[in-house]
Amino acid sequence: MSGKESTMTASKRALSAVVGVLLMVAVVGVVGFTLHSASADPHKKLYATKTAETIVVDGKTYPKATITMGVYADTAQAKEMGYNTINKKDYVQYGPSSHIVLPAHTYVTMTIHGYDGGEKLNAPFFGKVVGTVGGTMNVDGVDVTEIPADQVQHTFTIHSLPSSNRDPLFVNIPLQHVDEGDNGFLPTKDPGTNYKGHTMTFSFITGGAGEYVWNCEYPCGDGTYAKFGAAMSAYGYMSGKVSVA
Ligand SMILES: [Cu+2]
Repeated sequence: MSGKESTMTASKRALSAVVGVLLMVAVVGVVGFTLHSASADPHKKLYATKTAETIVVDGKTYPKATITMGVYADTAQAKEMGYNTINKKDYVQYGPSSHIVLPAHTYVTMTIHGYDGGEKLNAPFFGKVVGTVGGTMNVDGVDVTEIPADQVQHTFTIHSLPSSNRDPLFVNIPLQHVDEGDNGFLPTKDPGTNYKGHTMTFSFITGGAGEYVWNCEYPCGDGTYAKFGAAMSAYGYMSGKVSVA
């Protein structure tokens, strides 16, 4: 081996080591980016609107805030109701965001316009209204404490993640389904949805700041995993985040 050849070999070795390190950096970067994208919010956050009013509940005064969401049978129905979803799959879905942000220590009044039909809850517990002020919700102008298990379209259920340093927050809202005839959904009596759905309104009080989640407890996915597939196991359709800030 001549002196010149061994120098070339050494520089080649150095080059391949550099290329190897760069490749590893690239692989780590791609993996990191993939994991980050997988857990990233699919939608822009939806912030509750604080109002100038206050309300007294059990002797304590709370500021008030409101937030409105909709739940749709599919992409076409969402569009018809004025919500252009960015979700790629044509599943049942909540909108306009799967990540809601609520102010802390506030009386939050939430309105959900529900446009979907339904079958039957497999857990009757989720037909009950839980965690609201007064234990009720309002459906098209009428206060109720539950929805029969065979009249639910979806549920909006806020719950906590395992943690010891977060105020408890659990809210369960069953949504009244839209009746179906031979040619699809039948008109309702609710002007709030242009007679295409039902309007559910309810209020609850947030605690301190913390991260929570919400999901639908009605198994509205496809046949995989006993209707817990598809929309139920894809992030951003029937599940999302609740930030109390
Ligand atoms: Cu659902």
